[in-house]
Amino acid sequence: MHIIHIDMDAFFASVEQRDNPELKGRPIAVGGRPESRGVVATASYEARRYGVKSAMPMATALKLCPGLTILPVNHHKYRQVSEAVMDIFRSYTPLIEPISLDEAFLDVRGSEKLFGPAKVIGMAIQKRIKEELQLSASVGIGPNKFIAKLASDYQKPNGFTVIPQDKVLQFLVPLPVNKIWGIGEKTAASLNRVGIKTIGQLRDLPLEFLEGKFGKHGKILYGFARGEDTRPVEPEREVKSVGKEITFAGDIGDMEELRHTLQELAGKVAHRLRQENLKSGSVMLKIKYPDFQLVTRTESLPEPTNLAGPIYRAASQLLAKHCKPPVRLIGVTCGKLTGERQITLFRDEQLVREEKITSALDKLRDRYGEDVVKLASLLKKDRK
Ligand code: TTP
Ligand code: MG
Repeated sequence: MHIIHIDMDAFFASVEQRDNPELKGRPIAVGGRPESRGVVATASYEARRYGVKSAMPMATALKLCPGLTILPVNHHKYRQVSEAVMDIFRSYTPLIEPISLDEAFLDVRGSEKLFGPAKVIGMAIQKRIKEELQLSASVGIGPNKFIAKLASDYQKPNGFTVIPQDKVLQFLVPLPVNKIWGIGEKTAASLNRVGIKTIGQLRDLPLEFLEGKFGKHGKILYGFARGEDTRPVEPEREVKSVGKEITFAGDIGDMEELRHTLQELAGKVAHRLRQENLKSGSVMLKIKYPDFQLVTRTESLPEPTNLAGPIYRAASQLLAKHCKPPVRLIGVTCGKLTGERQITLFRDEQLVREEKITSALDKLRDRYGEDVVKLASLLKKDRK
């Protein structure tokens, strides 16, 4: 019983309510504007009572809850708050696996001598989040990740649920199968059709049946139904490469369109590198042809970079040299990663300029979200 899962309650919305007391106790949603077909990123618990949910069109949310206050997504702020939350975790254990900005697993096996049992650590963390950050979190504690995550979800918001090993089966039996990590709506529906609604019922199915139905996931499900999960808490893995790819709805033969796609992919990869404070020394172009043949070609970069320009230029050279359209999939992966603070003696003037522009654009992204910034050339393309 030494895995803790912590998930902040209505994260983006709670941060906004904290910073604007007029919004406390009121239905609010953070997300895009209804008139520009925005969606709800998250809603305060007051708004959830009206049926407002994540990923719902904001226009629908407004219909369900006419008194809804709509706020834009302030990524920069949430990232800072997230860092503060993670810092609290770090004062109890180095074994932290962040799942998203507002959620992480902690393995406190080695910390119990110092701070007391997992339960005491979980309570201390919840209290500090409340006192130091004026936010509420739900805490789940169990013998493994699967159980800890179900536990934190069990009594949201401000929940605190401990499931010791000998209570695991009792806890699982009544839960609906869709609570299982990896079971989406479709799988849940197909299980429901054969009369399997709860994890208890799932446990009655033989391993062979699950393997026949779900392939290699069958065995994992079989274990989950018994409360077994051997996945370790993996502290932030070292990033070895950063890549993005896209599979087209139909095969693409037009080089211009491929270049356009590469430019977008390079932009996303570069942004990701900057978020991770990394630079890349090589660019790999990946192409899948309509017959599924996979081709990759790699090129070294003259100096490590995290800018879209040089990454795009290298990728499009590879494209011109090696690609024979039509293609089914195209991707860009940056490798040979190094930390940001690498000193380069000879700077290319163009790169220096691009760096300045990029850092200005990143500030906009932080403030308004990923999609607000597109290179002018992409915008022109979109309008065509
Ligand atoms: P969640 O933890 O799923 O949701 P939440 O913290 O808002 O609410 P809960 O109390 O149920 O945990 O996601 C964390 C944040 O991630 C959420 O505040 C907003 C963001 N998010 C999106 O931007 N889009 C989404 O579709 C979801 C689910 C979350
Ligand atoms: Mg949350």
